[in-house]
Amino acid sequence: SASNSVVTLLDYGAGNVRSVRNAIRYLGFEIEDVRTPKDILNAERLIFPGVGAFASAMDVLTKTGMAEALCTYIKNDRPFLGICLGLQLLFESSEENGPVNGLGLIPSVVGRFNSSNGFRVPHIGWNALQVAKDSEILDDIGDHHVYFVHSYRAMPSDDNKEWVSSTCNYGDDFIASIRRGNAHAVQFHPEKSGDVGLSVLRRFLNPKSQGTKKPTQGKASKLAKRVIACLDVRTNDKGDLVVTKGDQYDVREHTKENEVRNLGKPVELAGQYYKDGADEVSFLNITGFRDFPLGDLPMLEVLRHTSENVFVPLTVGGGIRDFTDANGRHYSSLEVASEYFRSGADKISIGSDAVYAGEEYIKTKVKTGNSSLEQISRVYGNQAVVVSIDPRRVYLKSPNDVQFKTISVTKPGPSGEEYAWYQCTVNGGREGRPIGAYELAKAVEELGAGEILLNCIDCDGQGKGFDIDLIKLISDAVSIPVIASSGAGAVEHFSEVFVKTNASAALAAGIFHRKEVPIQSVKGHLLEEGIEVRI
Ligand code: 1PR
Repeated sequence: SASNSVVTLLDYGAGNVRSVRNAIRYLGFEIEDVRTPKDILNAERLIFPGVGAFASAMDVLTKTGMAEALCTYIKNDRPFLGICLGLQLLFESSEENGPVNGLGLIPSVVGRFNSSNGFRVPHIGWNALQVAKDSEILDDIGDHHVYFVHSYRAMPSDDNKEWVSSTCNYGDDFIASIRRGNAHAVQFHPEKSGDVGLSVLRRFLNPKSQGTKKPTQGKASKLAKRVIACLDVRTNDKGDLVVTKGDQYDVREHTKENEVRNLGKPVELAGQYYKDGADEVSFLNITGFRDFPLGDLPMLEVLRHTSENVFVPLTVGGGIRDFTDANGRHYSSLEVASEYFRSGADKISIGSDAVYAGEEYIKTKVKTGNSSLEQISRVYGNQAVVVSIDPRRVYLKSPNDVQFKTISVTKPGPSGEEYAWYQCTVNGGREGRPIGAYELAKAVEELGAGEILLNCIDCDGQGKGFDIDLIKLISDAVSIPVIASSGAGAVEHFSEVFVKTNASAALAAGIFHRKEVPIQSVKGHLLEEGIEVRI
């Protein structure tokens, strides 16, 4: 019957649930949105992808009467699947800007991860699970990794053990999923966990047709190192949006025509990298600094189409800043970011505008709350905001030649210089600024960045390996995850960066676009070297 293919979705409008919608549709189900508490009580099956902050979510649920309806629905043992905050809200309370009371169905308090013991917060990335009891929806998971992104977690205890169906370890053992009767909830994101994540949703949506397996016990898991495929996107001279790739940020062919290098179509390539096992896909709109991205509708289309078929996290960057168009209409950076999120991005990445914000913050020591970085992370959470740093290496004779953090370099410079600093740039590397990568990284961490994408202009497109000195400097300086970028040319470069630095992820572009090294080979090599990755 028709109702067999309908899912009721509780989206209280706090953020982007497009990925969940896309995954449900991909699995052949139709979505009905909850408008009133009655819609919850009448649902055949209900999915609740919690987004945003705990307190504001509870506020909306309570005011609209949905909190009560949810409790009744779950107590009546109706099919329910909570995701991420949709798991946390079932607990008694949360420490997130609180204590704040939750729905109170499960004993225990949701608390923040402790970053002091060397675990970076937010917890972003892929982990395997310890399955505690038969959960049905996790039957296909086994040793596979699933994708988490959160700073708060609930812990297993004697009081809640009837609920806990799996745990995960990230410094602490925390609750990865709960199950009681027909009520399920997962802390990870099945809609962003590739095929294995889709199988979790499929088992929830279609329990009878899936058959049961004996749950397999996952292996002990550390946070897997991520391998990210990056697509630099821009419009070429003919007006087509293409994936391009530069050498040290120069994307034009050195021919008479001087055309923009064209390495393929963004949606196709992203789909290919997803199939090949990329843990994440990033799009950088590299001319965003001069072309306003909301005028650049093709980029939004690229995101919409990609997110329909790619079920790992998508990041988009380029042009996130305040803007006034030719008609005098003002757009805030938050509006630009919101449009990216609505079109299917899970994270946005800020380049130039974060440099200005960092400079200002260091000068005034005041957090105004007005920078794009602060505004977007306040509304969408730190985990949704990446800062992309584009530094250039500047060699020095003496470490005291500049007021910025210097390092002694592994390989001396062209005139035998033994020191260097890393100067930040804006506008696609075109303009150097009076701030170092080290100073910027620390400043943006304080301003609310959830992750740093660390490029290096000198290494970009050279295929000679990552800038280990730089990546070590920055990944030791901050406690948010750092993505190493620029220079990958062989599988050994990936193991080198993970062995020698504290990078959480490594990103590459050229070697994947030119099909020199497939993503699977990178992962196979990392596994051989004893580095945990998602397979
Ligand atoms: O300043 O907020 O509009 O953001 C602009 C964004 O576009 C920034 O993230 C900036 O890094 C990026 N960008 C601007 N110009 C270029 C360019 O190449 N001309 N691309 C550019 C940056 C660097 C990496 C690249 C890695 C790996 N590309 O993303 O993919 O270096 O490459 P490789 O593996 O081939 O070495 P804003």
